Amino acid sequence: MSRVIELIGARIGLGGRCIDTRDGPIAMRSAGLSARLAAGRVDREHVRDLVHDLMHDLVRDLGDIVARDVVRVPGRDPGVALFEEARRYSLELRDAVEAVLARGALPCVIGGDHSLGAATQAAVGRHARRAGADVPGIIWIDAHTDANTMETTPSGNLHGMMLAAVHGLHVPVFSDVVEGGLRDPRRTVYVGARDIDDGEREIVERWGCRIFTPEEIARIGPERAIDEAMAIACGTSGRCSVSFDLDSLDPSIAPGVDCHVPGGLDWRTAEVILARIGASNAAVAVEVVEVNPSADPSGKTARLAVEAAALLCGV
Ligand SMILES: [Mn+2]
Repeated sequence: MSRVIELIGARIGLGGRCIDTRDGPIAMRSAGLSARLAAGRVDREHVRDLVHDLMHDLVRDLGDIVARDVVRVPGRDPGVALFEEARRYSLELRDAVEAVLARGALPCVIGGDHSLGAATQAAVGRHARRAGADVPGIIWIDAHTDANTMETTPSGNLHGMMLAAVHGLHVPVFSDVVEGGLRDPRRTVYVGARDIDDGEREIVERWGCRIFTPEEIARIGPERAIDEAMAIACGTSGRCSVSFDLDSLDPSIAPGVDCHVPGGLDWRTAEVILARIGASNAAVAVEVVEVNPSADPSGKTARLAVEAAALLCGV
């Protein structure tokens, strides 16, 4: 791992069901994220004195980008105020991630509800195009496919729509955000998906996305699953971006999320997947999202999120 990791806390909960997801970055930092990224696999007890110095070389914490509080109208249309703030926020985050990429560093965005993915993923697309490079594929590790539009969404929650926008479908709130940053759905691979709405299933099938359900991963093994997923996402350039939603894990081990879906990945499986991605050095950007501390007083979800971020960053 030679690249500098640049951390961005995306303190937004507007796109989900529970606003408390905006505190995910606080929980991850409290659980030792910076030290874990800096110290790698070395026992922190033995390097405590070195961590401070190392952090300046390996990890830069850019701090938080905080969404404003706005009123969400209940139902399938969250209302103008929320739309305006989500749009404004996404543009600010996108530009911040793009600046990290321009510095040649690895953006690690911690959230925060998954609507932040529009910004991260669009930034990757925009940066690659600007550089005249291959636009990387996406590894999407999530219980959901996040492919709804305003027409198909049962909930109106933006965290379930951002990938539709990133793949070029019309989702007005994200139109400006994804401009110049669209990604090719044929190189998007879902890992751990098991809760797909009828409308989005149609969309995802039309796109031709490969989906590795938890059942298939258990059957073929996580090593083979992630190798096949990366072959699709990375294409010939060997580059992908990775989004890790904590709800991909089983709620019994990661209760601190916004949407609990039974039948998720166990930690050993997730660890193999995340470590293999990290070891490949293929990720150009990573995000770890949907940590909802209010749903997990024990803090174990935030600790797993920290470990996931570190593994994805290859440390
Ligand atoms: Mn999800």
